[in-house]
Amino acid sequence: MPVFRRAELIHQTVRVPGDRRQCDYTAPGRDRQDACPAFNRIAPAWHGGTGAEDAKQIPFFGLGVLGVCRGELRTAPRGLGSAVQVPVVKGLAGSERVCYVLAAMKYLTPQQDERFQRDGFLVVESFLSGDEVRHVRQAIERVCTERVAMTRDDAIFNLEKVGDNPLDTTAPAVEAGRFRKITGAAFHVPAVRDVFTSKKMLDCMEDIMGPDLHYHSSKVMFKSAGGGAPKPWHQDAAYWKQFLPNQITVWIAIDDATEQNGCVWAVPGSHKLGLIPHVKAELQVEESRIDLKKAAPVPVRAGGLLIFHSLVLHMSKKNESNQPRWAIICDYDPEPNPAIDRPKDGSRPPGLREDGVWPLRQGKAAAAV
Ligand SMILES: O=C(O)CCC(=O)C(=O)O
Repeated sequence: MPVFRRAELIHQTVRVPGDRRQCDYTAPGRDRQDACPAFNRIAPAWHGGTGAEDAKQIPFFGLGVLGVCRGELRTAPRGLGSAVQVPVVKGLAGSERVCYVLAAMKYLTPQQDERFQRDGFLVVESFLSGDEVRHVRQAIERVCTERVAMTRDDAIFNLEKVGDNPLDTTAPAVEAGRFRKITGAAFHVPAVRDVFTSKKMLDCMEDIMGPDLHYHSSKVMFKSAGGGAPKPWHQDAAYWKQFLPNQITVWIAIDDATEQNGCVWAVPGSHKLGLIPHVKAELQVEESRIDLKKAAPVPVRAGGLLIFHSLVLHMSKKNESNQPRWAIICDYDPEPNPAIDRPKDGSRPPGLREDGVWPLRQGKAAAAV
């Protein structure tokens, strides 16, 4: 039996021919398909609520269920196991119904989803195999080797600077070709793009964000051995032009990230604090505003993911070890939002639209057709 995450509302109302008041958990009939065209694609079961009850247990068949109840959505329903509680809300006339679609968890477990909702971040170990990590590392090495003589930043490649202030464009580079960041990595390193647009990755993100996924930005972050500028406390949302409630970042360790080599630190639950004022050019939150007692290092082994909400307070320290710490990062949007780091030369990977929006998965839109 598949495990389902919370229900997605896909149609506010649907007109049902006739007044079906009986629950019918059998295969779809002709009139149900007419009532909701999405039904055929996703929903192997149908529920016609009577409106007299507060909530309905809807059993599942196959990969999903289309629940139809009266009224408006009162709470976000969650469904685990073989049935889901869908709120029945009142106030709709006659034949109007509300539709839900429930998708099976595709990569994460419900426990992982719960942890993410509670803490605002989640580590998923062994997401990439050793071979996959090697492939990505070699691809990054190739683009860096082509620029090994670089001593000044350009729009894409940002060097490690003397003085640890990566934004100080007047500071000399620590060393030619010793990079701190590749902006828009998905556009410049195809192997990075492949990881972040892979089915496995999108399945994982769908479990957290729902079925509509769009690219927002990506990068490679390097912390060289015995170097690597610290990144002060911040929330990613403070950096973005358009703040959406459910923007999520995936951070993938290319090297084992440890406390010694500058793993990310995070404050559990801080995604519930809203957007905190950020100061200075390298946007950061003053430590006096942070409950530092709660802050914890988040080590991740190579190939593992750290998934975090765009409001989670996080930072990383300098690399005090003799081991490099590389990570690749991608931010996803739940709705269309132009990618913020697309190439200035107008080049576009397949799927990136002219308006800058890069839809990666459009489950809800497809379901609602
Ligand atoms: O990789 C790091 O050290 C920190 C990255 C980070 O904080 C970010 O990308 O928002």
